[in-house]
Amino acid sequence: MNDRVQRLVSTYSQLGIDALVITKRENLRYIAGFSGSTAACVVLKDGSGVFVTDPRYEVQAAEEVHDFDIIISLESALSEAAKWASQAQIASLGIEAASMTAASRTKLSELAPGIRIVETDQVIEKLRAIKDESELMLLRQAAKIADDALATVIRDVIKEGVTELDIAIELEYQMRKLGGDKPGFDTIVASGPRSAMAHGAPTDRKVRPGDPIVIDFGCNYRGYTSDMTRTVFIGEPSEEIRRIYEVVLEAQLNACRNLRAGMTGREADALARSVIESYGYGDRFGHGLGHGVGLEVHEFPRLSPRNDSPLELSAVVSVEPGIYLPQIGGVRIEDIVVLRPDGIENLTSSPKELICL
Ligand SMILES: [Mn+2]
Repeated sequence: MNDRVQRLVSTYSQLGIDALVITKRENLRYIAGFSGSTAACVVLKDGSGVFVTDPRYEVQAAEEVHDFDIIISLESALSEAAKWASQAQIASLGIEAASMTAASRTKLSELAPGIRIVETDQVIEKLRAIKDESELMLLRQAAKIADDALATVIRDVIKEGVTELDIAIELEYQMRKLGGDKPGFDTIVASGPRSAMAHGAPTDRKVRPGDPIVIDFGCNYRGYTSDMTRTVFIGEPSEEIRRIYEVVLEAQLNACRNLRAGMTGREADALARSVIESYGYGDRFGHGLGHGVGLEVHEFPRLSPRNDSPLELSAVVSVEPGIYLPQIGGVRIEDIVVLRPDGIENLTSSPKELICL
């Protein structure tokens, strides 16, 4: 039984269930090693189980999945898994309540009559919050590709007259050229007053003198996604925008300097929020300080006023304060960092001082 399966089984055994069925793509990758898209896996308490997929993935499953018996079927993976579970003489079966559709759940009950279906609450997602060395290697590489792509785009592409889309497309192209598999999420490039939108999708707006340009993007490298934001300027920004840049930078640096495992998500968030509030911009920082990153771009843990749980060692989280002034513009600066025993390891290395192009 591999280490991840062992941790999974010991967690869900405490819930009093006999097996767990997994269909969420990132969880299949984490537990079974499968990088394809359509499959189901039933994990029994002794760590054995079955992995079901369809003939499109027959070769891939044989290469990637080692800890479970493999069934290849033209039936839906979940149906096959349900049939297998009902023959395996289990009394209860856990499901991923946060990601299974109502229709799938109904089908599961019909196909596995007599088995008690138990909702579990993101059991695997909670395990995934803590990264092992192999995961950290992939995240380090994903972050490096993003850093290098941004450096090229700042040097060669961003100047007066190019569009937000030009910048986004070039970033994505450079990441692919550097070995990235795909963008980690929809690239955000928002310039001028549009930068006040925390999640502005790129448009054909041309950047012009005085504009802030918020660039928030990530690289997916072998399943793992980096996440970073820099705000750069065309020419000289206005005094007000320059001021919020300095406040956001101070908040971001303060958070990076003082963030520690063992703090609650609320305490971590306050490292940046208190700085922004002290300058009077507290009501313009309308999101949490950060979030875990890994197989998904937003995962556990949350650095947020709403999270009172302690952050665990070896979590990888974003640190991304921002200030957004409607009709004027916004600034965000974001790194991803590993929580280490003596502080953080910053995986993002792009410079953070004000850059005017
Ligand atoms: Mn982020």
